[in-house]
Amino acid sequence: MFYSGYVALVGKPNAGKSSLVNALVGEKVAIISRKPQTTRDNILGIYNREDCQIVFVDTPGVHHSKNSLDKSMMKNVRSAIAGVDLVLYLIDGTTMPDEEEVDYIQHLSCEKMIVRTKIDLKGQKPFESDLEVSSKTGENLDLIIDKIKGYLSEHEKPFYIYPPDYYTDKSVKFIIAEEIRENALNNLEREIPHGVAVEIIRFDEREDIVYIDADIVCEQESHKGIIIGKGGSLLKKIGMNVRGFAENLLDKKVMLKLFVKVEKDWRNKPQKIKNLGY
Ligand SMILES: Nc1nc2c(ncn2[C@@H]2O[C@H](COP(=O)(O)OP(=O)(O)OP(=O)(O)O)[C@@H](O)[C@H]2O)c(=O)[nH]1
Ligand SMILES: [Mg+2]
Repeated sequence: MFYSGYVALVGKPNAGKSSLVNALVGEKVAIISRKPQTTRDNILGIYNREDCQIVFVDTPGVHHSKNSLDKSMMKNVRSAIAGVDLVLYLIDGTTMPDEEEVDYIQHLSCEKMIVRTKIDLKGQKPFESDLEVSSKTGENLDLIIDKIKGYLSEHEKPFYIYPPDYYTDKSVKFIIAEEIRENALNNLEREIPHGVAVEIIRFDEREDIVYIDADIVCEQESHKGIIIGKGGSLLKKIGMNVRGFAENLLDKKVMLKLFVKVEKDWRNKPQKIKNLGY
């Protein structure tokens, strides 16, 4: 028997959704950071095996909407939930779900499982779950796949939704833009990370080299200097990390140029940013 279908990962910011998708798929499809609200788009991570294809939908963390970017993120979550066979609702095992969250889960009118995440960490809190996992140690990842299969459609013959060599729906350009954003997030503090977006302004793939130019967009002139760093140090660091990542991904030499651009209040006009997946 062959099993296939869609499974959305939903939960508060920082619950560990993107980490779990990457761990299950075995590839880095989504960026991860300690800061809440890292993921902004629905990103597919496709798990392929001889007997199943599971399309995981990573979603932005559920939180209160303030600006247009937040609202479009929450729309992404709703649309993800609407079209799937199962929702995995993730809760960080070291936190307790609050009333609002319990209410949200109860009102999800779809097949769902509550997943306790980060079980490798000390200080686990006493709430009930259907499954417990650690993306860090890989504990129970096989068990999750087995449990999920019970919710998918069964086919006599292999039935692939995506070609079996695909592991995401996102383009290389998107993945590299996100990698730049992840490196920026992990090196910035306070409000700045939430106001960062990345635009790829040139992606020129030649036979043995790829030229990539990208803008790191921020909201204020004062943030620009911080992102560039003393003598360009932070921009250089981000550039080096991302170049290594991109060369690995593309299996070619990469020439990467990064610029920093100010776009005031872009979170209220996200359509101003190129290449964002919404
Ligand atoms: N120790 C440990 N840390 C984890 C685990 N899973 C995730 N983390 C950490 O938790 C933080 C948040 O992880 P993400 O995967 O980005 O969380 P998310 O739910 O996708 O967050 P948003 O995209 O902001 O909604 C990161 O610092 C991860 O390294 C785990 O199994 N064990
Ligand atoms: Mg995420």
